[in-house]
Amino acid sequence: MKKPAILVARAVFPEVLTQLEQHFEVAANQGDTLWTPAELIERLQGKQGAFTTGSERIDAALLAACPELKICANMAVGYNNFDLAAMTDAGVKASNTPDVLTETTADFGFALLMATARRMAESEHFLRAGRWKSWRYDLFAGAEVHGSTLGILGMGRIGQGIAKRGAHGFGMKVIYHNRSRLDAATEVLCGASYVSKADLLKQADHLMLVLPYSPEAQHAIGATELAQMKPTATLVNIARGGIVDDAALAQALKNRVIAAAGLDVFEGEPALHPDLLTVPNVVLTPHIASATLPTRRAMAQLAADNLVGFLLHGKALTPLN
Ligand code: 8YV
Repeated sequence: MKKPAILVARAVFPEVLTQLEQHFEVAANQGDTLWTPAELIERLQGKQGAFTTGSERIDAALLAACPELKICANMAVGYNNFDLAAMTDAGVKASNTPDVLTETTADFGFALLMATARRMAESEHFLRAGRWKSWRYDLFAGAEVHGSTLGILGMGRIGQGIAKRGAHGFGMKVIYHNRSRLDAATEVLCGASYVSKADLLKQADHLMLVLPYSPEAQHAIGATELAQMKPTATLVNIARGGIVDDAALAQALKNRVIAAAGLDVFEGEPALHPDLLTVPNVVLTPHIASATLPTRRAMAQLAADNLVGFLLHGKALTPLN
C-alpha cells in the first residue's frame, strides 16, 4: 500500500524524521526555510498530513487550496496559528502537544520571574560593559521573591505548575484569575486563591501571564492595567505576544509605572517593539520557555505520534477538534 504523504514544515530532530519516514512519504525542511503562505500551500499539495509549529498559519484560504490535507499536528501546546473553526469546517484534524512541556515551561516562567525581579540581565550588561567599579549598598537592589505575592493570570496546567513552585518552593502568597475557578482541591494543591482581575493587578508583587491567546485576550494587559499595578511590581509574559500591549509596556517601564518586566513572547515576533530595546528594566528572551532538549524531543515525538495515530489508525492522541 502507498504510504501517506506528509510535510514536515520546519527542521526537526533527525531521529523523529527517521521515524516518520518509516510510515510516510516525507517532504522535510531540514534547511529550516521560513516559507511564505503561498510557498507553504505549494509544498502541501498532495499531502495528507502536516507537522507544523507556531510559525505556520493554517487558515481557511490554505485549507481551500489544500483539499487533500487531513491533519495538522502542531509541535506546540498553543495553537493560535490554527483557525480551528475553519479546520473543523474543512474536516481537517488539529492536534497540539499538551502536558509534555508543562513543568519545563513552568521552570522557565520562574527563571524569568527571578531574573527580572533580581535584575540579572541588567546587572550583567553593566558588568560586561566594564562599569562595575565597587560594591554599593543599593547596587541593583531588586524586588523580593520569597514571601511576596505572586499573581497568575490564566490557570491551566502551566499556571498551576508555577503556582506550586511559588507557594511550596518560595513561600509566596499565590493569587490567580482565570475564566473559570479551579475546584477547591486543586486550589489547595496549588496553594492558590481566586481573585478578580482588578484585585490580581492591584495585589501582585509579581504578575505572571500564562493564559492562551484568543482575540479576547488581545492587550489584556495595556496602559490601563499597568497603571493599576504596584510601582514596584514585576510583569512576566510567557504566554503569547499580543496579550500585552508592548508599546504601552515599554512606556510604562520607561516611566517606572511598574518596576520591571520579563518577556519571552512579543507582538509580531520575531520582531520586537523597538522601545523595548531602549529600556534597561526588561529581560528579553526569544520564545524559549519550552526549550530544553528532552522537552523539545517529547513535543516533536507527540506531534509525530499524532500524525501516525491519525493517518494510520484513525485516532490522534491529543486532538483539538
Ligand atoms: C513552542 C509554545 O516552542 O508550545 C507552545 O505553545 O509557545 C512553545 O512551546 C512554539 O510554539 C513553537 O511551536
